[in-house]
Amino acid sequence: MSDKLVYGNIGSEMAMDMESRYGAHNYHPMPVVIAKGEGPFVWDPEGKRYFDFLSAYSAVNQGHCHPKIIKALTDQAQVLTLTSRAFYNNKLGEYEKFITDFFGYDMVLPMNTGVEGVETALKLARKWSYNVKGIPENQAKIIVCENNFHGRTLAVISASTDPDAYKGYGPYLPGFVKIPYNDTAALQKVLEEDAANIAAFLVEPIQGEAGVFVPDEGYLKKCFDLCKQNNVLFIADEVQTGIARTGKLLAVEYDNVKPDVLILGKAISGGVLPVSAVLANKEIMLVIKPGEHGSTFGGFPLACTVATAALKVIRDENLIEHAYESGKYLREELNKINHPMLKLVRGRGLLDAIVIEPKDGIEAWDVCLKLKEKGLLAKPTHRHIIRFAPPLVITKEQLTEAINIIKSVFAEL
Ligand code: IF1
Repeated sequence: MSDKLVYGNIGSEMAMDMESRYGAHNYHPMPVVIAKGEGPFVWDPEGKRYFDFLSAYSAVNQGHCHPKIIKALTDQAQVLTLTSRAFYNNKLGEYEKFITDFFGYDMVLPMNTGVEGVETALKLARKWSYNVKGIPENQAKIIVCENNFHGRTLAVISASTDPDAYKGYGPYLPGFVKIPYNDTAALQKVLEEDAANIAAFLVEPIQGEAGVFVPDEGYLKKCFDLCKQNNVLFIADEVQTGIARTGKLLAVEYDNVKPDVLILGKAISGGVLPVSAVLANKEIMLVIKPGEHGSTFGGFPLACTVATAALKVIRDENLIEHAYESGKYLREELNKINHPMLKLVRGRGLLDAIVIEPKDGIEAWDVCLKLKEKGLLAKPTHRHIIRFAPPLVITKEQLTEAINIIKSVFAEL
């Protein structure tokens, strides 16, 4: 007997059955159906409220359906949505000025998904290395880190060391050199051996999917310096760590690093539309000439309007500082939980995670099911790690309520 419907006209059971029957099985979702989102909360069709502690993988930093972002969306949608770049439009230039000022770069190349941003950065780095650095055509290499996650296109999975991401999709794109994360000696070694053929070093300031691995203090700065000494571009993938998530506008700020190429996605739009962006200064960005890269929706007027509103929310609601303080509080409280299954707490700002030590057959997945029963949604990554990443708009009172849910689950385990 399914409960009464509160939101929408499809119940949870029906929704899950239809996804299973008609949708590709490329995910294994938690058994919960979301019908409504507002701020840090989501509701299922039957009206049960949950804290969203995943934030759509850090895309809804500004909270679900932020009124100012939705207003920007609905106002612009009545006037003009898409022109293609075959013509100019009255929104793109204004947005490009806004976002380049916001992040401190000369130029931006607007794309849609995060992985398109990564692909754009890879193409930019290769073309720069041939036209500016002088690497012989088709010889450019790009250094990436083991356990990276940069998206799921064929080029990007060619850089992956996770069999789930690349197995069965070969042949792979050549030109990637894989080194351990958080290991400057490994980067130094590759550069000593082959700097002349290295175009760039692509790195996540914190490895999100790998399980919120925070590198040592100074790691990013040392890597940046090594890149500069060897005329190698330092590319930061801030698709997940950017836009205030880690308690800084960009996670690279913890090491005072300014990347040569910056990749943004997810929360640029507050989770309203797929919007990504690659930022760089002129001498890099202008190696791509007219007709050499682009996409139908890249930088479309609707996205420009939504992204401008979403970035203004980050600024106007002081979400950087709030994420920093909230994260400190969350980790302090999680560290008070004294339970044999809770091995480790780590993170920065509101990109946090706990490592679960399985016990009596109970694993992270079971902990997440119990959290769900008590009204908090989180999902394990790499089996034993539970990421805690609520929308940055969560208040201290709401965070305390959520922390108490987490504590009560461990008290019952
Ligand atoms: C999935 C997690 C995975 C990213 C970084 C680029 C992209 C992502 C640092 C690509 C995307 C998403 C993809 C989604 C689950 C989620 C994710 F890390 F956030 F948890 F997979 F690793 N760079 N991350 O995190 O951006 O093309 O997806 O817009 O694919 O399952 P996208």
